[in-house]
Order: sequence, then structure tokens, then C-alpha cells
Amino acid sequence: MLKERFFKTTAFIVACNVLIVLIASFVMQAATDELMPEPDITLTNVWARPAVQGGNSAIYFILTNNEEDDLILIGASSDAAEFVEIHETTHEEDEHTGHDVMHMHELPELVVKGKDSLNFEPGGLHVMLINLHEPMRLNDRVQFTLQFADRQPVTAEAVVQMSGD
Ligand SMILES: [Cu+2]
Repeated sequence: MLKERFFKTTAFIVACNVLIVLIASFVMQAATDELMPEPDITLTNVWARPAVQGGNSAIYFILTNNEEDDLILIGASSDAAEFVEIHETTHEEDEHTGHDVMHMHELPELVVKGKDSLNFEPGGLHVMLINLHEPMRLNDRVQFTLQFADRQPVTAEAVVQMSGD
């Protein structure tokens, strides 16, 4: 009888400890999310193409990683469009016609090397805005956010222009 009670008590203590460890790991996870550093980046020449409501646009910029470490871009968001994706345009020669064919594909993640820059420019990398909620007219401003692994997100503003010049 005594022995049984001892085991029950032991089981209860073990269960409590497991619970405490679980709660502690939740709290620590929340703390690390908040303590994630802001990425040390510079965005320059940030602009976007004009487009009609319901259409698509693209945001371009030069992204400079001022950190020694590589940064990993894992996505983008914006209230301006239904979908926002990091895209890359590639050029391929059509094997039948020999014509230059452009393809766009989504990049699930993109490494920005430490102390290096990436050019998001027409015909290459871009932040794709798909199904715009409103038209994007010249000189309009569009807010968007870049998401990085192990870093806080960064919000920036693009000016709608015909080109990056
Ligand atoms: Cu695209």
C-alpha cells in the first residue's frame, strides 16, 4: 500500500517536471522570437512597376547585407496584393523556334551573402505582387515586408515608377 502510494507520488512529480520543462521551452521560444535581431541590411533604389487593379506588379531594389553572416530571405508580404512571392526570371532558348523565352519561378529561399548585395531588377530577381487590390499609379507608394530566417522582418516602401532610374 505504502509502496503503491510512493509510485503514484513519484509519477506525479515526474509528470509535473515534464510539464514545467514544456512550459519553460514555450516561454524560451517566445523570448527568442522577440529577441531575434533586426537584419543589418540596406535597401536602395526601391521602386515598383505601375499596374492595373487585379493585375500583377513587381518590386525592385538593391539589397545589401551589411552583416558578416549570410542572410536568408524566406519570403515577402504586402497588403497591396493577394499573393506576394520572391521570383526569379530566367531566359531560355525555345528548342523548336530558337526564340528567347522568359520564365518566372518562385524562390522558396534566397541567400544574401555576408557583405554582399543582390540586385532585384527587371529580367531577374523581383518581389512579385499578384492580383493587386488597387491600381498602382505613378508616384504611388507601396509598403512591403521582407522576411528573413533568424531575423526580424523588415518593412519598406516602394515608389511606383516606369524604371529604376
Ligand atoms: Cu514574377
